[in-house]
Amino acid sequence: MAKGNNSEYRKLVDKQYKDLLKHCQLHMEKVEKDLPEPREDFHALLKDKGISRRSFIKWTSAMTAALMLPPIFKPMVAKAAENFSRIPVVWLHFAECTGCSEAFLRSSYPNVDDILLETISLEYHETLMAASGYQAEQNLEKAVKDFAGKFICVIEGAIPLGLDGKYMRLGPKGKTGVEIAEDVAKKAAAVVCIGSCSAFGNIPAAKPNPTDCVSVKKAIGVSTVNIAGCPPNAVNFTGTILHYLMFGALPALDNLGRPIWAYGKRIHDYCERRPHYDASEFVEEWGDKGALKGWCLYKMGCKGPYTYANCGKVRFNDGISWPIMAGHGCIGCTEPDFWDTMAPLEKPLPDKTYGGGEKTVDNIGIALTGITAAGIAAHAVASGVRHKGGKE
Ligand code: FSX
Ligand code: SF4
Ligand code: F3S
Repeated sequence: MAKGNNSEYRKLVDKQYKDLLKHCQLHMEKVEKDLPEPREDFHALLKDKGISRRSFIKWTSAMTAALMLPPIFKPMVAKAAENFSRIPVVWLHFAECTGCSEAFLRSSYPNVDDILLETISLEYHETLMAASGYQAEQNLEKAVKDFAGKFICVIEGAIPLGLDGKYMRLGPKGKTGVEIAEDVAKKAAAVVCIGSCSAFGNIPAAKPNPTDCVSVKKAIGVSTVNIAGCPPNAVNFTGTILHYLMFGALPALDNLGRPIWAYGKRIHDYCERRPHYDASEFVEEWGDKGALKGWCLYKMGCKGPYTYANCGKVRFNDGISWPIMAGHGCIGCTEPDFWDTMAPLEKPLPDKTYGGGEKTVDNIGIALTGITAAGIAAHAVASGVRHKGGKE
């Protein structure tokens, strides 16, 4: 590109980001006026947990970059973190292992994301709340009524449709999972699916799927934000909620409902073993010379070339490690039906599955999704959340 054109383009992008910042500032003012007071003093909590101001600022920079925003947004990310506990959340569980909640809650060394999750204003969460039976059901009804159109409905687990949904009955009135999802999710401002079970059906829907489990979207016909993974990374959830708080809209999604900022690239693109893949240095057997040297796990069944997620970038457990760093290939847990389509998990996929093989592996991921947007396009700010793709 000619130099002149380049600077024109830079100016245009800067202007777009400045407009976006203005939108964000105005929206944050509205949030502070309209939503309930913060439930927690976030900075006091950080201090209490031994997280220094410096660590918080470092986290703010990392989160801003992860959300594909330029540094001018750092103060807004910090403000959104302070306001995190203003958003009412109703958290439902259907057919799943609760691994997603567990993954979010079990942290020996809490970081800022863990503390954000601790402050979240949970009006209802079956695993965590003390109430049970009628009292629990009343809590749910009250939260849905008090915060109608304002709360975020987070859903863990697939929904069984077999026998008219009767494979899953919950609560004192024995409502089916699909009835509860209908009642609650349709009154929410947005529906966020945590984990691949609610997002895509996943393990409960694996063949032969005797209970006819399906994703939330398929069960009740609402659009969902899919924080895919089995379990997903807490950062991808907190980042999505922070985006919602900052812009009043959900981030741009790919064709599978996953936020592009978190699921826009393949595991293969972020992988530290990639130079070994490019040099054709593969682990051939567990414990061989290549395994000791950290070579590529493709021949041991790594599905990183077919899988979209940022695991290698944000890692797990306060950034300590992630599956490939720990020595096992990616099993493709952020992709629909991975349990069926990515199996066997420790063998490369037969060529016929994706028409590929090693030589064409770089083209496979591109063929699997319809990702087109990046940068400023990752921030959907024009429309209200409930109307954005959601069925009214
Ligand atoms: Fe599924 Fe989550 Fe895997 Fe488990 O709730 S995504 S089986 S980690 O628990 O739903
Ligand atoms: Fe990394 Fe797997 Fe790709 Fe090898 S195939 S570079 S281990 S993602
Ligand atoms: Fe899942 Fe692969 Fe990440 S298995 S956790 S998407 S490395």
